[in-house]
Amino acid sequence: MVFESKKVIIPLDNPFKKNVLLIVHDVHQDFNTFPLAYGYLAAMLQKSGYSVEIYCMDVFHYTNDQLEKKLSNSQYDLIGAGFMPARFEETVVGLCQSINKYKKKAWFFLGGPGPTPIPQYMLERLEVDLVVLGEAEHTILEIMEAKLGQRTLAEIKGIAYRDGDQVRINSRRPLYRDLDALPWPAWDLFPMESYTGSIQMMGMEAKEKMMTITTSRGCTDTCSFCYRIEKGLRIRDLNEVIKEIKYLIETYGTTFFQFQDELFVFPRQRVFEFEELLKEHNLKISYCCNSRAVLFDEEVATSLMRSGCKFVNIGFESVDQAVLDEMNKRVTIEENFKALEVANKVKIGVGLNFLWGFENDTLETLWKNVEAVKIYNSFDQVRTIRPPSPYPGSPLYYRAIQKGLLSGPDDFFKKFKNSDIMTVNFTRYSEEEYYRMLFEANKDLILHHFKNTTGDMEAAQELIDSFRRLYFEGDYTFRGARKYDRESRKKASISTKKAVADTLVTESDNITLVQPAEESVTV
Ligand code: B12
Ligand code: SF4
Repeated sequence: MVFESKKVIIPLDNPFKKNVLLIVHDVHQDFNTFPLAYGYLAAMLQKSGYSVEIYCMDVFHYTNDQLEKKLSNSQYDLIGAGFMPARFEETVVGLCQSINKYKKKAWFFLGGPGPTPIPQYMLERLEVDLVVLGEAEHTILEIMEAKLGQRTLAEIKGIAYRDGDQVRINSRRPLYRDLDALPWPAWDLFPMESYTGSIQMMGMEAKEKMMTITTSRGCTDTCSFCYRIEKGLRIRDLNEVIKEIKYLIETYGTTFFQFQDELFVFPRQRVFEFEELLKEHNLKISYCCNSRAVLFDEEVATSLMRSGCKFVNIGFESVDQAVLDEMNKRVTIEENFKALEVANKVKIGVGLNFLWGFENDTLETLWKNVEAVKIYNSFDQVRTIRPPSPYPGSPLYYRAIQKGLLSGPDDFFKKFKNSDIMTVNFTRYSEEEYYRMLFEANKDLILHHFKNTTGDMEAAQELIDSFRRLYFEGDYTFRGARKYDRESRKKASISTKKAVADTLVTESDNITLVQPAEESVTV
């Protein structure tokens, strides 16, 4: 299904001008996944007859100088960019300066989960013209109409804008419920090969191509560290999802899908329906998705596995009840363990995501988490433990403000270095004590991982060293532990599949407190 334009609006002042430029900023990674938000926004604009261009700074690593050159040779009505809270000072601020300098008569707007919760700050700090609040498919159409003089900004719900030296924040739009009425992402505007062939996901065959897709938006929960851009969960008709999958397979040859839904497995009946529909349409795919531990029972997991699920991300976060309650995780330790056992039993790789650094966390809770990771590790990723980050808009952010640990967005962006570093200290320990403990825990996990996979203790040492530089020497160039694992696997030609098959363990009881092990690798 490809949507036809209803009308074509050719700007009168310059027939070669595109109406809208959407800029996907660089996240400085070698691997990039298709940015769905831009695909949806572009499709909506095109469906209404506007011409859209996408500037993918992510895959091509374009610099701001290159962007400036491009902008100085072009003209647009609107220029949009979105971002998440990371790399704000290093990337987003400079990017906005470049756009502001060369935007000419265009209106420059921001959107996405980074700016939405803190529009006033964004308008003042970045001097952009507008901020779109929340999901933006319908809002950008109205902004375009305002730019063409067909309506005023004051009447557009879901925006904040500068009006002279005032900032105006309009009310939010009502939640958009009918996801099936949205056009499919405008894939044809993107360098698809750069996205489908760039990343090797868990459980993916070497030659497979991968695509991101959503079958729902939203979540049933409100975990304290998680920012929800809209309230409520909305799901798509699975028949429409199947059509989209078919189209992607036929057009781009993608057979691996990364479902970006926060909660792919809800309601559970939908999981079974998905399996049936794939069978009915004779579609063989592989995929990864997200779940909550409470929803991941054996029946659901088996159906997921049968329909091609290779990896499921479950935010276990902790195996201490007081900490889980503090996070508002709405899960028990038993349910976490049960889900871990189920994943191992049905042989679906599982993301062992653990956070340490909440108010109720102690040395004991840290090592309980380490033991849980070690027992259930399927070694398809190197697992380390991270501190929670109080991203703007999340309940944890407001808790940090209430506790006097943060004064607002500016303070957050000054303190946030990356998600392996504490932005603020919620714990009972001094920062030094905290990092000493976390370092020992992560060192233990890293050694355990490499001993059980490639045996490449040089790679282990390198990773441990990079954690040491990060925690104790303020070297924030660290870009995540998984890079070291990937490189080591490449060297040793060990497939993730083999690692999973070799190491499944299914006992969960009697998690006891274990102190850091003495290891032969020196750090
Ligand atoms: C995919 C993803 C990523 C990918 C993004 C790559 C890509 N090309 O898509 C990667 C792996 C890089 C990533 C990284 C991170 N992520 Co992330 N990620 C997601 C995830 C799972 C899906 C995003 C998505 O595609 N959604 C589907 C689309 C349709 O929805 P959407 O993105 O919300 O888009 C709508 C609106 O937000 C808005 N919008 C979005 N962009 C734009 C741009 C413009 C110009 C406009 C006008 C509007 C607009 O309109 C869209 C359509 O309605 C979300 C969770 C989720 N399910 O949304 C988290 C999420 C966005 N990530 C989050 C976080 C915290 C991070 C990291 C900081 C994590 C980390 N530990 O480092 C990093 C930051 C990276 C960076 N350098 O900035 C948080 C953001 C929280 C916050 N307060 O901003 C989220 C919401 C998860 C969560 N619930 O906590 N992430
Ligand atoms: S962490 Fe997961 S379960 Fe919790 S609110 Fe966020 S998306 Fe939902």
